[in-house]
Amino acid sequence: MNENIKIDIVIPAYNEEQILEKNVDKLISFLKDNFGYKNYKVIIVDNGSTDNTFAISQKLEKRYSKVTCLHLNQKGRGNALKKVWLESEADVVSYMDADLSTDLEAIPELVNSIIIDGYDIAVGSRLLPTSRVKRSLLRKSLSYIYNILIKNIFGFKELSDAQCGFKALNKKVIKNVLPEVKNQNWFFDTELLILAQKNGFKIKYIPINWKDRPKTRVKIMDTIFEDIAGIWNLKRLLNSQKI
Ligand SMILES: Nc1nc2c(ncn2[C@@H]2O[C@H](COP(=O)(O)OP(=O)(O)O)[C@@H](O)[C@H]2O)c(=O)[nH]1
Ligand SMILES: [Mg+2]
Repeated sequence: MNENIKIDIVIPAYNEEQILEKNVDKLISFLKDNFGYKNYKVIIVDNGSTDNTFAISQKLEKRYSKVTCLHLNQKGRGNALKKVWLESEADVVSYMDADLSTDLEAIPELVNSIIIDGYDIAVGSRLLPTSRVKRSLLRKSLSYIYNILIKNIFGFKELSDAQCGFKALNKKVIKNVLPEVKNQNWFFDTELLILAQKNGFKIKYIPINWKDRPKTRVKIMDTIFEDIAGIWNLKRLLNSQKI
């Protein structure tokens, strides 16, 4: 049965020449030994890198039959995910950050949440009681405050860790929610979850083990402003539609 289920695992990559090869080797070896689904593809999406990320991606594509790669000129994680997911023919699409901050052990549960448990979206969470997280105090605090804000502003009881770079979704969400998501960068994930939840899709949050990469490349102040603008725009849109 598992042979018929197609799964796409997308790795958005922006200037990741330092870690990409090592991490894709590690991911492929993990999947070979620990993943019950054999019809999967790992898709590296280089978005706007100015280093050797794409050349390394091509090398990995040659090395592994399960790996394909693609170059986009535009930056932005949301942009990369939306493009690849909309074109995907898989039953389940997912993504994980190139730094493999999320422990790979969680991949089977992420995918099974959709295929076996029947959820529409599965989300890795660093904020559940059994999550194990190594993060700077600043990032931990910002993430905690951000998720409380989102819950209160949009009236959700259950939202947990909207921004985690580890998610999977089914075809229904791709067809019905993804085209409506406007943000192309970091607010993309939050927007996807809010629109999905407002439209009655079932979301499961699973605890993960997370280790921050030593030096984030996220520009924290820029991201905060982007999130505030994203929240404002989405709230206005939802109010005008009275969803
Ligand atoms: N900084 C940055 N990362 C991007 C972009 N597009 C895709 N990414 C990827 O997004 C993922 C998360 O980035 P990362 O720096 O690990 O974020 P952090 O874990 O929140 O500190 C990585 O796989 C990046 O390669 C982009 O435009 N800027
Ligand atoms: Mg990271």
